[in-house]
Amino acid sequence: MVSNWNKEEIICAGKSAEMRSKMADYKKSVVYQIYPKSFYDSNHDGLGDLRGVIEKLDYIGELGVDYIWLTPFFVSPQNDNGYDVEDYYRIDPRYGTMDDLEELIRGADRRGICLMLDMVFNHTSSRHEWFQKALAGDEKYKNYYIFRKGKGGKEAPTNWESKFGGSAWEYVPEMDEFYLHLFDVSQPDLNWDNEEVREEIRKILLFWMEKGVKGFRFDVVNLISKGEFADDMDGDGRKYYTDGPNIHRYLKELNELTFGRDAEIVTVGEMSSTSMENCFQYAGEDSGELSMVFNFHHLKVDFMGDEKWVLVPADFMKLKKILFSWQEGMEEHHAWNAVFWCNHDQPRVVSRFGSEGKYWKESAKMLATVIHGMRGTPYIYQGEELGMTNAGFTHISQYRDVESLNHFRILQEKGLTEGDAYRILQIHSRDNGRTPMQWEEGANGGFTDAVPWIEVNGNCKEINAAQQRMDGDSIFHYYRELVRLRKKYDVISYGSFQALDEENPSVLAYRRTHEGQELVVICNFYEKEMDWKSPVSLQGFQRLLGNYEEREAKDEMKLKPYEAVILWKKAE
Ligand code: TEU
Repeated sequence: MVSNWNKEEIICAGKSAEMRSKMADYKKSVVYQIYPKSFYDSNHDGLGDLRGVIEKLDYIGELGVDYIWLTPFFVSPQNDNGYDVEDYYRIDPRYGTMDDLEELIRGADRRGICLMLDMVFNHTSSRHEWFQKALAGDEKYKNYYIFRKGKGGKEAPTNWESKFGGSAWEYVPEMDEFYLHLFDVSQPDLNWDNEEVREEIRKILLFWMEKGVKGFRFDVVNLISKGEFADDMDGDGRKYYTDGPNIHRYLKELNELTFGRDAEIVTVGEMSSTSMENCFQYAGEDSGELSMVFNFHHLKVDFMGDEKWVLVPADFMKLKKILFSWQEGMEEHHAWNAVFWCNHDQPRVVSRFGSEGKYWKESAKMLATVIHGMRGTPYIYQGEELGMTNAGFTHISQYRDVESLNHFRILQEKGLTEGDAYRILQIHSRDNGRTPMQWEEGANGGFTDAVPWIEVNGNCKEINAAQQRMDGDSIFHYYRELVRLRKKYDVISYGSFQALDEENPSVLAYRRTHEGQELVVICNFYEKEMDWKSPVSLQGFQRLLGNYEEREAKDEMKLKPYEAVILWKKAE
């Protein structure tokens, strides 16, 4: 499609044709996610900021990534760390200014990196002007949100639960009505069935596109189209609003009227509790919706069904099955995955599926290998490339996340002891992934010289960027190598996926093939050594990368603790 504005004015237009086509090719790209609040504090107030990101651009450039996904920095009361947006057009002064953002776009561009913004359009903050007008009785704006009469008066319209605990409905006495909030009470859901709302959203996207932004991540975007408002007899209500009735129509419309007009723009939708069938469309090559999708099914293998606030050991066979089925299913339907372990909502993967102990480094590298060898666009979440671990908080005063604070209370109301509630938080809290980036071994890990908004992990002495940049065998350098390989070998970026040895209870292995090239990835998920017999011949393969020095490609191998190896064979 032809763009409707002058491309010369877009900052990315300064790139060479070669660089530009590289940028548009998200199948060869890697995205680095930054949670600015915890990345680097440049102005000594204990909060990370945009200038902090600018100062660290060389570090990000060194990793070789193509996009920076920045989580929301818009004006916000920060009840949900910026996922509660008060003004979509302005930058929260705590994060910086529009000049800072423009400088960041230019600085990233000089390093061949584009910016991906995080757009939260399922809900706004209750402090947003639209919601304030709605509360003041303005009918136009009331229809921007979802207000309903209660059942027989003061009982919520449906029994749906908020993702952060409690009812998804809030009563407004002055109106004698309830409004829907699938997340915090301060995050009212927008009414996408109202054409005026969709128009406002398009205006916001066009505004940021004009700034030279080349990517968008859409927050919980598969929840925007609500279906029937009915009680859910066997769940929390999600079946009524997940992948809802008009979702594909709304995404197609958004694509057509905004980002679809610029072929260089990459989009990713965060899909909550989605189905693969819907993702075939969301991220289908010819669907005209999004470039790719995040799904979270593989990150629920330590849940009980959909219930996160429990302690359940991770189920490796289930993990494998889910990862493989999404790899195969999406490929079969010409659709594209975002592949990832970590983000700002997830615990640290090395603590979760690897080891914090003796094999910390090996297991972090092994987990990286699993993701970066797959078909899809890999996402690296800040600190993952250093093998950062869970927070290790022991007191509720250390936690900041609204979801954790709510559930700490709810778990005890349900009868759990305080000790058990702590044990669950230590495993599942989103704050595990939000402790500040560990830059160096000094005070506060070099993140700030003020009091950080959330405590820095005490292990910054051992785990930090300064040390790992100097050490060629570090996790950091391993990630660099993975990123480099994706660009160099088409079989990694474009290859077809085939699961290997699916029933093996300890090893995750797969094969990729592309125009005569073959790649085999073998990963031992356990500390125990494993005898592994390859179901395909490995004759003629050579080792591209692995987390142990020595490894010859043989059909039968004794895999070392948490061993990972990528083998490759040239076209005949
Ligand atoms: O998250 C959506 C979401 O549902 C989760 O991943 C959520 O953190 C999880 O269900 C909690 O158990 C997105 C954002 O990534 C998250 O940070 C926001 O809090 C949420 O949307 C609301 O905007």
